[in-house]
Amino acid sequence: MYTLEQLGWHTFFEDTLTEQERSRLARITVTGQNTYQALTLEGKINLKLTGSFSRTITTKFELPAVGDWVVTDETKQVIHRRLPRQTNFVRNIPGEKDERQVVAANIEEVWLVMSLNKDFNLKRLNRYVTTAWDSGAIPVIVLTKSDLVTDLEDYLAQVESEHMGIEIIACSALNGAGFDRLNKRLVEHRTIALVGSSGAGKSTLLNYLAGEEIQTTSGIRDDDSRGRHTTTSRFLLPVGDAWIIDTPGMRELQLWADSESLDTTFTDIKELTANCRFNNCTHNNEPGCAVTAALADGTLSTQRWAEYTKLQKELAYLERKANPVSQRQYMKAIIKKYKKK
Ligand SMILES: Nc1nc2c(ncn2[C@@H]2O[C@H](COP(=O)(O)OP(=O)(O)OP(=O)(O)O)[C@@H](O)[C@H]2O)c(=O)[nH]1
Ligand SMILES: [Zn+2]
Repeated sequence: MYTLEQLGWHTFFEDTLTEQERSRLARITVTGQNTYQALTLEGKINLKLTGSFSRTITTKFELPAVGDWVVTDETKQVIHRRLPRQTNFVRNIPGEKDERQVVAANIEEVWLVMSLNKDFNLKRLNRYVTTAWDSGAIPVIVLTKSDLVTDLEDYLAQVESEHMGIEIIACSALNGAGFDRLNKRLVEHRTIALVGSSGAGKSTLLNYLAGEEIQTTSGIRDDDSRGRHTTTSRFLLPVGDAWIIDTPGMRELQLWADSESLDTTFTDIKELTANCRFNNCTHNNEPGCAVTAALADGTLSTQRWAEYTKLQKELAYLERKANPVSQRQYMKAIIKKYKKK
C-alpha cells in the first residue's frame, strides 16, 4: 500500500534501527488517551501504549505525537519504541513547570497561515516565525484571502521587509490565486504543519489543496462572516504528494502567542516591572520595587494595577483549564477594553 518513503521516511531515522524493527515501523496519525492510530506499509492500524515502553515514559515530552515514527510489537498492536525525532513542535503545558508536550513531530515545513483582513498582525506573525524556527522546521508564510484586499503589494512589502529569506505566498480560495505555488510544495512526501489563528482559513486552504472536503468548514462566503465549524479527527492527511498535519494542538498555537499579549496590552506595567531590583519581584513591598514606588507617587493608578493583577489571575485560571476557546475570547475582550489609547 505504501512505501516507507511515501510515509515520509528519511535516512535520519535509520540511525538507531535494527533489521528486525524495519518490518514493524508505523507513523502516528492520531493520538488519544493511550490509544493511537498509525500508518504502516500495509495501511491503517490501531496501537496501544502498554507494557515495557509505557513504563519508561516519565514525561509528556516522551509520549508519541502525531508524525512520530514508532516500532510496534510483532502483532502490530502495541508500541515498543519511539524513534528519535528529527524536528518537533513543543508547547509548554500551562501551569505545569517544565512540562513540555510535543504537539507534532518530524515536520519539515510549517505553513504560517494568516489572513489578509483584520486578523493580519505583523507582531503575531513574528511570533509564529520564531516558534517555527524553534521546532527545526522551515517556515513558509501563507497569506490567505488575498481577494479581500486591493493593496496586496503593500502587505507583501511589509512582510518581506521583516522576513527576508522566508517564502511568502499570498492566496485566495475564492479566485484560486497563489495555489499553483502552494501545490508545488506538495512534493517529496514532505510533512507540512498548518499553524494559524481561528478563522485564518486553514480548513478552506486544506480542502482546496485536496480538491475535496477533508476538513469541515463553514464554506466560503464573500462577506467572510464566520459560521459553524467542526474539525474531523484525522490529523495527518495525505494531500498531493505530501502529508499535512492539522491538529487541534497546532491550532492552539495562537494561544501560546497570546499569553504575551497581556504584556503588550499593559506595556506601561511591563516597563515598570523591568525596573524592579529583583528579577523575581512579586511587587509586594520588596525593596527596590518599581511598582510599589509608582503606586506611591501616583504614576501608576491603583485601579490599573488592580485590573492587571486580576486579569493575570484570570488568565492563569483559563490556562489551567486549558480551554482555548474561552481563553481566546477572553484575550480579545481584554485587549479591546484595556489597550491604552
Ligand atoms: N474571501 C475569502 N474568504 C475566505 C477564504 N478562505 C477562507 N475564507 C473564509 O474564512 C472563514 C474561516 O475559514 P476556515 O477555513 O474555517 O478557517 P480556519 O483557519 O480553519 O478556522 P479554525 O478552524 O477556527 O481554526 C470561512 O468561513 C470563509 O468564509 C478566501 O480565500 N477568501
Ligand atoms: Zn516589583
